[in-house]
Amino acid sequence: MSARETRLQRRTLTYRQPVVTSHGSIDRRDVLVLSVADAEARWGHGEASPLPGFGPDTLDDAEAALRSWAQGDDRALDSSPSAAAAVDSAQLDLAAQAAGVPMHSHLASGSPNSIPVAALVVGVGTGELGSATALAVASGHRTVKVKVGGRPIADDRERVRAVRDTAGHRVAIRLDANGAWSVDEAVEALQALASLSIELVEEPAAGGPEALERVAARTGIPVAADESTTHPDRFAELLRSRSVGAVVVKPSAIGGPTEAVRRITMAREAGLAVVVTSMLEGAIGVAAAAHLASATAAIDPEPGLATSPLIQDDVGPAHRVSKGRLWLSDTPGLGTGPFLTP
Ligand code: OSB
Ligand code: MG
Repeated sequence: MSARETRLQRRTLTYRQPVVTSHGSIDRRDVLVLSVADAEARWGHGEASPLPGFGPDTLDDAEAALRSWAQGDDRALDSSPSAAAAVDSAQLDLAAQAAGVPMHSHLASGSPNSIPVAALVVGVGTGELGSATALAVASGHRTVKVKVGGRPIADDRERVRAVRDTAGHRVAIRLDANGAWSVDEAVEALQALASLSIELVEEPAAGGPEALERVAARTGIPVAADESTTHPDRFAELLRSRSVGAVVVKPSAIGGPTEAVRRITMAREAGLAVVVTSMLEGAIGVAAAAHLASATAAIDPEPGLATSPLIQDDVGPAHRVSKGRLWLSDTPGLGTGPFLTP
């Protein structure tokens, strides 16, 4: 074991508006920024941003794992996918910088420097949700995502109807229940929402791949597995499912872009569509996910990576989201800028 030259900073993200999921409401959150130097004194960056309900580790777990890793203990990353994601991002950042190309080109030469991204629209009331939708569509998004569940089905129907009325018929609407419903509730809710023309629903029911498969078998709306398949064993179980149509891949939750490439390949071989998304992390984590989405051409369904505009105080300048696309800079590596160099 030999020590590595690293820096670790704890940073606080604050969100412009609380983002409500059935796992709780997020308005601020601490994350870790990892910087790693190579032999040529270049710095690579990664972010560890665990979120309860979406992975097994806490911020303290990630910090402990990263400190042990910095001392030369690679095995420490096994217990913290968020820490592993930070290390993977920093190493890919360094490798791409050494090659003199953006990370997406290093992963797949010829991959595009911009990708279409879905906008997450949030609002406490129906009016607010409608305004958020109007804004998203006016700025060029062709897919919007709405959180559902945890309220009466009639209320969800009214909210999603407001989104459809505002968005018009050419915008795709994606739902995410974050496991709020039982199988029967999900089937009933999706029946009530089906006429609003829904692209897909993430994690409609709690109970893992088996529950999702039962929902999928009883609804016409495509089902995407998300947080119940973060663990590699559950992911493998999902690939055997014949009804679930898609899987959400969050590089920050599963160990980073390298593990994401592996899962995307496996999912596609099993005939599943892949939705790459952020975990509402800061600019570094989102950048790593966006490079990965570009490199793997994971753009249909559109990735859920338009989340940086929801953040008030970020770890640094995020890649620009405009005209419904995320624009990756042509700076070698992650391209989130030298502002973080310790
Ligand atoms: O469930 O997809 C989720 C953000 C943080 C944690 C979980 C989720 C999300 C998102 C990201 O919804 C945004 C998106 O997918 O468009
Ligand atoms: Mg989701």
